[in-house]
Amino acid sequence: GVLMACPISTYLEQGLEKSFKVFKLWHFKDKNQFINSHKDSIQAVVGSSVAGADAELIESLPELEIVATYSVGLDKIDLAKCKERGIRVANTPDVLTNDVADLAIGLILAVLRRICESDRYVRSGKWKKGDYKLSTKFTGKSVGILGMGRIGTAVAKRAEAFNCTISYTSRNEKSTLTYKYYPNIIDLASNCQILVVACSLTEETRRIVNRQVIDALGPRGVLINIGRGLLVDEPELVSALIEGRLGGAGLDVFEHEPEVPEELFGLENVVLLPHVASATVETRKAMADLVVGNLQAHFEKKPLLTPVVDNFVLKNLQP
Ligand code: 8YV
Repeated sequence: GVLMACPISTYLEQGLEKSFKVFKLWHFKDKNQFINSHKDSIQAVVGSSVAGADAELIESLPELEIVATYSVGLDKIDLAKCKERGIRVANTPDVLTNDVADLAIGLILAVLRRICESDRYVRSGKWKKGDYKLSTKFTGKSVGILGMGRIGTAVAKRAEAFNCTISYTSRNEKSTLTYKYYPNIIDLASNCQILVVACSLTEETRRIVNRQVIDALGPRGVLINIGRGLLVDEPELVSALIEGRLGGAGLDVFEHEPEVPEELFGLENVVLLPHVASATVETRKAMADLVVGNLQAHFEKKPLLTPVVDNFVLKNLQP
């Protein structure tokens, strides 16, 4: 059977139910009791950016063979434990890259060109009385990208079309790219006007955007986060925005979703989204199909479509 760690989508549930016995963890009041009584019939866990398979869940499932997450991010999965136990891990890369990069550009435009604020200005009737504040140009700005993976690269490509100067920091300099590489995030933040957070959340990147980085970006700088809330020191971000030490922010992710610091609600230079960068009909369908496809591949003893951890194949799946 397949254990869903959190609600994801009806389409995915239906896709899973066609091939597997599906257990929905949120349906059970006493989760520990449920797991204890079903631990021998759960071979797969399906999670997302909301919940996945932490050490405790993995340890409580002796028959677990695979974790398939409806996300590209792996921060809700204890990868070390999976490797240790020979549990396969699959995610949903590539299918969501364009949507996430599109939304990063959308957030940049929304913050710089005051799109949401202007919409509120029209709806509230202020246009008839008022005095409209000028916005800031995007074309030609310098964009710094934290994390030059699939998503970072797609953001860079789009920003290039806006005649932006692109620079980045990443674990390693990419020899295939001509953008300026800064080994240090402070230098990156000091040398760009818009900083896009597009790296994965790991022990090394937790709160990597700290006060120093925010101050380096400065009162005319804009922070865009389409990665994970925990990549940013959120209380520091909130104070910097309130005190005017940071110019603005476009945020799709937060530390304690769905909680968003309410101090941000009154700020016009901030655009707040409910973690929707991959949330298009087309992409969410492709993500669900990929989760189901990975599980089917696993149970047919085939290579995974999008493997992250796959030592299981070496040990158990010799043809
Ligand atoms: C999803 C995500 O919104 O891919 C990721 O890492 O965070 C998003 O695509 C999410 O997994 C659904 O909760």
